[in-house]
Amino acid sequence: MSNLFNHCEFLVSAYKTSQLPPDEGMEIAFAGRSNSGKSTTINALTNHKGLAKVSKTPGRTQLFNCFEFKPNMRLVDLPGYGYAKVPVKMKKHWDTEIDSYLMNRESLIGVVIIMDIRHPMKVFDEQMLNWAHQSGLHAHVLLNKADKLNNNETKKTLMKVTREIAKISDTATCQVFSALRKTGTAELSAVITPWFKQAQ
Ligand SMILES: Nc1nc2c(ncn2[C@@H]2O[C@H](COP(=O)(O)OP(=O)(O)O)[C@@H](O)[C@H]2O)c(=O)[nH]1
Ligand SMILES: [Mg+2]
Repeated sequence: MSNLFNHCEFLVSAYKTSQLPPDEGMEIAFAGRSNSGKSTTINALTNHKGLAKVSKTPGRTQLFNCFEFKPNMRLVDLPGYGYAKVPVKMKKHWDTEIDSYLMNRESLIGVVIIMDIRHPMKVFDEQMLNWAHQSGLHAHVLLNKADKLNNNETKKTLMKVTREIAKISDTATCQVFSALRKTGTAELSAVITPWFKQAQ
């Protein structure tokens, strides 16, 4: 299946926001807890296995990874939040850098928030939704790893999370996803493609 994101290339990995590409054009960020499947999702969306590194050891690949699919249009794989086993000092560094990115990045137009469908709407996920709403940014939630639940459980979770999201934002959207099986990539692409078109 072809979409806007099919010709995506790796741009840069940044340890600090100052190492990010120039703050021009448009970008969307993929946010979520460590191990929720951010990198696998970028690979599924771009149909490019191995583009974003999928971590075997959760919490290790803590960088802003930037990919470009059109001149000055980017996908940004954010460092994962909430991984308990990283040292406090490293956590502080990332809290500061992610905050600074979210607060200051002019080219950021929206966030895709990736949750493990078995553990949705953790504190930081809610904070991210609240923040996106207050900042007037697009937000779309992926309930990832849906291959781990049966249809009934999946539907129930989708309904529950959709209700919870509606309490926070009247524009944020939510869908079921499996980055592993690539189910839901067409829907994801259909939601985020207009974000880039509207912002132009
Ligand atoms: N079963 C299942 N596993 C997944 C899915 N998406 C990602 N994973 C696995 O979850 C782990 C973390 O994925 P990764 O993309 O590195 O997560 P990140 O830390 O959020 O970037 C890897 O072992 C992936 O293979 C999915 O849809 N289903
Ligand atoms: Mg990752």
